[in-house]
Amino acid sequence: MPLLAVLQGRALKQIYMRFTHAIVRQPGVNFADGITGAQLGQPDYRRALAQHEAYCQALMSAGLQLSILEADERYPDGCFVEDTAVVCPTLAIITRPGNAARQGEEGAIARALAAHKNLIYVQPPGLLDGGDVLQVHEHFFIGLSKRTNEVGAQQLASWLASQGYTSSTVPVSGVLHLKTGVTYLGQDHYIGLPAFEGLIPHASFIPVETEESYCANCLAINDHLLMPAGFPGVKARLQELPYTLLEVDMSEFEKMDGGLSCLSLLF
Ligand code: CIR
Repeated sequence: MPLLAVLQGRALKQIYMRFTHAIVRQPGVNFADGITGAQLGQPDYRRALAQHEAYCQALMSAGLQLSILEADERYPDGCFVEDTAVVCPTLAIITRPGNAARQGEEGAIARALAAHKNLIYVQPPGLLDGGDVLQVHEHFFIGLSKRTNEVGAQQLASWLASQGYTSSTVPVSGVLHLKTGVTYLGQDHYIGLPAFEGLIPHASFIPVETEESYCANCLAINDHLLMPAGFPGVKARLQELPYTLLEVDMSEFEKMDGGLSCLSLLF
């Protein structure tokens, strides 16, 4: 295909890919009962709620219209909505979360998405967490992790193929999800742990140091970029990029192994 056609296709895709909506879900009073491997202490519910509100404000200042779902105390990890769906332009794939304690969270998300998308459901024995799905334009990287198995990845791959997307799997170890380790920022920029450098050839990769590894998960929304507050090294690097950079305090979510992308579903 001529280069001009490729570039025009990519430009069209980028226009098409502009996000206008987000679904979020408030943390519940029993947020601290969720799953975590982080040894950062107990999260404070009031502080988590305030941080969640500030996160919602950041999404709105990036131009998104929000659907804010109420907490459901049956699911202490329910605010991490990213794991419950993979959203494409016309289709949403409702996941089957890889930790049994989280199965069921996807019901409320499916109801919220049904107003906007056709829905397809991951079927047993497939397991899939949205945090393992990294979209780079028309290609999806699917992490095989403790939460996402081969069957779940294959189901997702075939539905994505039906929508004209390509995909490939990536082994994930040492982090919870693929996107805990690497984020695509757009415009051929990535940020992530050194172990993920090379995932996408020819891209510009910002490696994060161990003490700032939480910043491997950022959130790109059109021309805005959300990063966790309190990481000056990464901030200095991201300020060089052509995005409106917003810092969001994520301390209480970090205690529960959640990052910026985990708290929303964008479409
Ligand atoms: C969990 O372990 O499932 C939650 N405590 C954190 C989920 C974070 N989600 C994500 O990285 N996509």
